Amino acid sequence: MIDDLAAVVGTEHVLVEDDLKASYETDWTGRFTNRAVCVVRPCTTQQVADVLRICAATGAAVVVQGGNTGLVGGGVPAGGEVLLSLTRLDVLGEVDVAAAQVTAGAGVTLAALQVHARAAALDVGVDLAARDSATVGGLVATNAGGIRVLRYGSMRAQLVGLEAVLADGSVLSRMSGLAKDGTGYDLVGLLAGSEGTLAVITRVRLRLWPRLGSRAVALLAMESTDAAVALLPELRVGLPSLSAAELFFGGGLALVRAHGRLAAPFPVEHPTYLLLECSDRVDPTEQLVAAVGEARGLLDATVATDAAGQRALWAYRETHTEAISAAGVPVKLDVSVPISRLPSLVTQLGPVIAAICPSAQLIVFGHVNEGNLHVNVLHTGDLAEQVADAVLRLVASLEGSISSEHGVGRAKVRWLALSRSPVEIAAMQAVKGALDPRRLLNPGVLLPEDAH
Ligand code: 2HG
Ligand code: ZN
Repeated sequence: MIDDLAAVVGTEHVLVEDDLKASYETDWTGRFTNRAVCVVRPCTTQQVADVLRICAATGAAVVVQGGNTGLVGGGVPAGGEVLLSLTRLDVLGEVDVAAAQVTAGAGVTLAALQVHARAAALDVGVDLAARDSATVGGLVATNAGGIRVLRYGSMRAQLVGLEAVLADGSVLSRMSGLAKDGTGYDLVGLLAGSEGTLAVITRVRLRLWPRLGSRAVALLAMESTDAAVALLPELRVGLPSLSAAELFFGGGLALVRAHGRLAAPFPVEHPTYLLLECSDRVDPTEQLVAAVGEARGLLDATVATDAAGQRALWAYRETHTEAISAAGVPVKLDVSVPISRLPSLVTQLGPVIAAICPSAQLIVFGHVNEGNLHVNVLHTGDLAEQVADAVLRLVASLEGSISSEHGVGRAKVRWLALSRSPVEIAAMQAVKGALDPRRLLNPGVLLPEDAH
């Protein structure tokens, strides 16, 4: 099989030696690691199709990887698969200004796509901290969210077309980018969020948005999560330029500041912080200041209008992940609850975790408008599974989702039934069975393998 793969992609793009495979075999957090038979690096859709045909002929399972920034173990091997790395599928099409769309290979990074779109006075609807490494294929496969969902929706909402290779090597292509198309099942939408279990996404066609060059960023110190949540509906109505609303807390800020040696944003510490960003054609600073000035529960605020000041405020929020990883290997959960229940979730998390593991350190932050919290728990030792189980059960009891924007991956398969009914899981298994009957694509990711 190795020889056949090399005949397709070239010997130098089939990695079999341990030191060459190593960086592909472990995820970004260091929590998921296992061996791949080899790493294959195709550079065209045709090569992907040929690789999958060879794997199908030998019955080899395949794990698909983009920028390897995933947080749920969905892009690293469980042991013994062919690892298909798509980073060389990096062709960016010319921006179609008439349609405000662009075609990008699965391996194009989000940062490269943003630069490309902005040069045409347009912008990408999704943005997130891992932009320099995360690839569009992975963003679509996980239906990534990030910091702009409140304005533009998540990755699925950006998709107007897609090309993917099915498990048998056939190519499914729907790339015309029609704004209206009523011809049946939404296969493009189905593959978004399918986490490599139904097909290998090779190219995507994305809608673009007008570039809004003027920004204002404010960091608000709030007395409670309740106050932060209560402010949101007012902002959504009164501040149409709002493009991000991010939540974090005193404990996370302390960790981030120590890690990055960052100055304090305010003279004293506060319990809750809300980072707001507005984007517009004209300077939105005044609108932003007026909208937050009267907020109930506001303890302090600082506004940045220049790029350096804005970067400094964003750093308090965006370096949470890095600061947590530097402190240890966390239990990392990504959950959402109905927004009205967010304060209750925040209040209950601490006691629920402490009851299982009193020495654990809880760091919470997230995207407040979607009720999406990133629950990171450090120093859980061998109680990691119990802690994850208790948090996810708490979330389910609040009618929340066990995976908001990172995907299910391998990390959360055993808890899928907390968020999906038996009927839904059976329907998903039926789709999987139809498109990948031999279960060669990303086995063990998203869907339980035993119960199908
Ligand atoms: C973010 O919002 C990412 O920064 C990462 O989704 C979250 O590290 C995490 O838990
Ligand atoms: Zn996030």
